[in-house]
Amino acid sequence: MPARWGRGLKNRAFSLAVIALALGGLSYVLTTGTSPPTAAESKPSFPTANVAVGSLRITGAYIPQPASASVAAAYFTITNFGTADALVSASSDVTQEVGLHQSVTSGTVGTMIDVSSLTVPARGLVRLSPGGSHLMLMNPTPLVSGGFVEMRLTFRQAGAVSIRVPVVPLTAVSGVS
Ligand SMILES: [Cu+2]
Repeated sequence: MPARWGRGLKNRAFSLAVIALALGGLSYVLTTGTSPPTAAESKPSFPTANVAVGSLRITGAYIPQPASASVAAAYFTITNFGTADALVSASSDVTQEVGLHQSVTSGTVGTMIDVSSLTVPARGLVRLSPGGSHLMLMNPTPLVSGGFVEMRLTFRQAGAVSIRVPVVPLTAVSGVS
């Protein structure tokens, strides 16, 4: 029946897109998890924020689909082509509260602390990544891979900028968390 056949094709195309996104996210993390910045980082396989504000450029943003409904973490890289700056706050429509967090390890116990700002050195870069600095979205509305979260970042010098952050499958980052 033509109608059913058409629907089947559409579902199959959707499934392939999801698989492609998962594979793209995985290769992105594997290539950039612990290595220094490379050309590959500026061309991730999944759609991502790439915005500029003042002397800053924000790239490679992603949010792993949360395993728990109560928190989600956002990661990205800030490259600074000018003088020193700092990320001082962040917000999003999907949550009432976005924290600036730093993961720390004391002995064998990992925990997170709130920080008032994240310094972006002059002509340097800061990479928010699993196990390091991140933005923590507290009690967000449900986040599903394939979707996007609009976030607003405020820098001390450069001012505010909005970024569109893709939610990626949790499996894409499990190897480095
Ligand atoms: Cu945190």
